[in-house]
Amino acid sequence: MNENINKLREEVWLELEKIADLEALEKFRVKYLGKKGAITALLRSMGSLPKEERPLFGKAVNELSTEVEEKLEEKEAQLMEAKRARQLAEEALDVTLPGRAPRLGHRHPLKQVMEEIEEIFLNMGYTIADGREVEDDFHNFEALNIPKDHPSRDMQDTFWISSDTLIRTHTSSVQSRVMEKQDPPVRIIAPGRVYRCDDDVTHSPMFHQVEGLVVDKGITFGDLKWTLTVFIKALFGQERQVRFRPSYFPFTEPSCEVDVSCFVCNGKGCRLCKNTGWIEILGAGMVHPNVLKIAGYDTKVYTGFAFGLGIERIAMLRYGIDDIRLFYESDMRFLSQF
Ligand code: FA5
Repeated sequence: MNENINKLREEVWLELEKIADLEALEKFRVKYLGKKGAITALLRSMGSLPKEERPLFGKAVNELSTEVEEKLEEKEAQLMEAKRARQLAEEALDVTLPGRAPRLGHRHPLKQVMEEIEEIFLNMGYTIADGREVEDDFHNFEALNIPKDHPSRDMQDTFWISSDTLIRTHTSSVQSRVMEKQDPPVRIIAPGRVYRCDDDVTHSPMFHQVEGLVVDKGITFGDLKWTLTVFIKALFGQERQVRFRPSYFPFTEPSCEVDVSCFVCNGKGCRLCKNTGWIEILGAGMVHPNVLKIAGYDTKVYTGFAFGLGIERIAMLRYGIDDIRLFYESDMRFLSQF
């Protein structure tokens, strides 16, 4: 019997020597020490021995079992260490290499300009109003003193959805929605998307405007001039000059267009300002009494001013962009410059 034990011992050591990975080691453990393993089988066979031989035999098998367990642990530690060393070598990291900067996203240039404009008016105590992009004839036109068949409807080429529904041609439609819901005083700006059947390098079928509306007791053209001068200087620089020219909008009377002195040539005349020294920035005027009346405001008590500007136009001037379509093409080479 001892011969069997010694044979097994030799076999075990030879096999253990050859083991090169943890998986093989586990198989080895099962093969010798598992429930059906060779060493366990030896212990089980003890019953068939004469009684007097059993204690010695049992002791010898137990010794072998303990030896194997110890060697197994040793081998396991060696293999784990080798595995860790291999992993460290494979995943070697040169901590002296410069890091790769993550690509940070940023806001679209139109959004940046829009937020800058919002910030200026929020600081002046305005709130932001929201309207609808799908609008009805009444709020886009009639409530703004543009009755059906009025020639001024031709000023804006409209995308009609049905005979009464359209996608708004200007953010002025928010004026009618706000005045319908709210009694004066009103002091809002309304940024948003608008649509016109228009398409060339400076005009897009979808573009962005910001509307402004103030209605209160005693609002004068002087308030309009002061507000828009403060706004334009905050946006384009304190050194800029501002000019008001008479104009026409059906919903304001008197109406004006507002120019800023050219920020490229400083008023001397260049390509950007078409040698005039001035760049047109926005349309504005005193809210037409008819508009106030339609909203149910008492025109003997309340007056107001309104203005509207195109965001793309401001962004194109500011960044020297000569094709409006660049804003909508999602070309990272263009967008990452801002
Ligand atoms: C209006 O839309 C008036 N609602 C503005 C207004 C509001 C006047 C309140 C008075 C009181 P206008 O049609 O001029 O006005 O458009 C305003 C600006 O929108 C223009 O100066 C221009 O910068 C921009 N714009 C007009 N059409 C386009 C277009 N197709 N693509 C890009 N920008 C445009």
